Amino acid sequence: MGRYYVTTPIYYVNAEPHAGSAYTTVYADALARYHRLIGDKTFFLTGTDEHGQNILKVANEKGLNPQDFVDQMAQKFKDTWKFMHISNDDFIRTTEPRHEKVVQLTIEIMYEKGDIYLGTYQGWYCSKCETYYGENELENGNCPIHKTPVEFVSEESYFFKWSKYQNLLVELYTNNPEFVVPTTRLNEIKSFVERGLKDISVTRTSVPWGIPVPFDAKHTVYVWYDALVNYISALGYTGSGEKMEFWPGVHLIGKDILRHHAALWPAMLMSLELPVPKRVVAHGWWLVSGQKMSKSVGNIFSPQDLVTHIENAVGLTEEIAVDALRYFMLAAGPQKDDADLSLEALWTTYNADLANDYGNLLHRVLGFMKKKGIDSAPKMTGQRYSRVAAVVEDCLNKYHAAYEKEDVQSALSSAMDLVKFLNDFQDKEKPWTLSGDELTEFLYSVLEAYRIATTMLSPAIPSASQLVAHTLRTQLSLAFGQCSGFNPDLTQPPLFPRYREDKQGDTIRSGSSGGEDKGEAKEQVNETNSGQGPSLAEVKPVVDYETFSKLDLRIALVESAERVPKSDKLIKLSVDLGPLGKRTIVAGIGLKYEPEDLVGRRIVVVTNLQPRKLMGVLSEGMLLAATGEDGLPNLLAVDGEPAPGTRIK
Ligand code: ME8
Repeated sequence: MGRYYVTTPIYYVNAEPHAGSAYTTVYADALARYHRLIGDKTFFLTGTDEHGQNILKVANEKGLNPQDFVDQMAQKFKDTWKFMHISNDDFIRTTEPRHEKVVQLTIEIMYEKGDIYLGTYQGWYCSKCETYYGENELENGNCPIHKTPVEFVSEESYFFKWSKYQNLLVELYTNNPEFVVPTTRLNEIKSFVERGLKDISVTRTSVPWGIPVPFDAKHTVYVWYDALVNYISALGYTGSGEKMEFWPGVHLIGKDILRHHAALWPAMLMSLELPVPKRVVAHGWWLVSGQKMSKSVGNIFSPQDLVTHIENAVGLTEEIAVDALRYFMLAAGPQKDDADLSLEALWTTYNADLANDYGNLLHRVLGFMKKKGIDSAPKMTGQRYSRVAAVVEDCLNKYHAAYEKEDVQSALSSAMDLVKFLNDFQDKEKPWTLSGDELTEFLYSVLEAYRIATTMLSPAIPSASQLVAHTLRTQLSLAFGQCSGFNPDLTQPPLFPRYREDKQGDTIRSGSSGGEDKGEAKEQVNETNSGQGPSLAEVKPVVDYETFSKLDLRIALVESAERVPKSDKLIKLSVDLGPLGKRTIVAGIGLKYEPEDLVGRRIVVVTNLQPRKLMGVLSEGMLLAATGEDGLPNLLAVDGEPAPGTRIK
């Protein structure tokens, strides 16, 4: 039995958890669950980063005492991780005494050793990433990550002798080519260190919301120094040379914080004479419409909104919808390269892997048994069993090798390869032509391999895999042939019903057919009536008020209305917009409203959309309406009689 320690970054509490922090956390969770599955003694740590100028600023803006503010926010992270079925063993907060004590201890050890000294800091500082940048690193004078202005800071500060560790770091990267994965990130950090390290300021005199420096009360510890220490403070580091049970660990991070984890933190550990991390795994970013999803851009998806969308769209329970989101994140997320976070991408992966391949396989086998009146499949071995066993072994070897490298995406592919093989196997073996022992052997082999595939997927979809175990009335494990036979529950509905775009959309989105025509298999997929669910457009990223306020929404009074010739749908309205004058608006409301119903009504209009020609008539605004269950528009009603042109906010 091995030991495995995995961490996520500790997240800043100046914004709520979102799909970015959820990605790293779900990724770490899958790694931890895998290691528990294979019997490793596992410790999975996540937490929150609660000090620093930025947090203090947000607390002040909210009129809260910083401790109250961070308490509230830390709870939101805990709640979100619980919601996402995260199995962390500990949750460290940097304002906890157990952490503060270790930060003070480490800085004292390094100071006494001469690795920390007093100097003056002068340089460019981005308060959003709480990081100093050299002049040459700025982009047009802005932070290279946030693209916002940096400030020039000059103050007395203690420095860490980062430069002293430059050669040791280069040696580390050279001798351990997998210290940082993927390799592109290793190369990136190696060349950063080779370009030359400057000693780094690790204390501030201007930030009261921080841990006091034990040997100089004017200073507080720089938030990044403070934060990195969490990885050992949670393990109860004492400084006595006593070994920490789980150290060293694997750090999962986004590529934005590579430098801190792969160059600064190992140097700090070298100074403390502790082993460097086992590995730093740096993933890419979720992009929304081509831009990094981030709180500063304001284009954030929350995991809760995404789960609600999935629940409604395919009628899953919350538990299983969480798994669908987890699977999408892990299989199609930014493990190596940046990835697109969109509902279209989500449903493509969901339909191809979970609905058409994984969910449907079980549905096919159990449906077949039900139809034939077979209720059990005792263990039966033979040539079919051996063929399946060989494929299971091959997929398992690839699966373990992938997890050894923290490559969850490849691990999931090897589980899906097994599922695909079983779907093909069923097509080729034509079970409806088999009988007696041959049929029993077929059913046992497929269900047993399905049990293994489910176990392989269980770190990613823990609730759905338990549901399958329940349906098969079996236990999950990775040992093929261990189950003595199956007596499944044949009444379960399909696990992952297929997503179909809402009825207005008519067609199924690209990729949603899984790209494969499985003939009989396809027939058996239970498609949900997702006409009931929200359309793809319904869950949109959060925007800030500034973005919203770019729309000019106003009250308009309809003065006249007539049908657009040759169109059932279009009505041409002449509206009074008060100070904006009179305008023509063409609206697709003719199936529901008669022109005479509209005259004299107050409606809501977006006045600053690009004018558009509809059936040859220029429309200079758009009225707002909500489509009902019958597919017909319902105009928004206005209470009272606000003057035409009144702004809506
Ligand atoms: O950096 N795509 O905290 P943070 C993928 N407190 N992952 C994303 C993402 C995106 N668009 N946006 C954020 C900090 N992340 C420090 C860490 S650790 C000692 C201190 C994830 O709240 C990703 O893991 O800004 C990234 O590294 C982390 O959130 C940054 O979180």
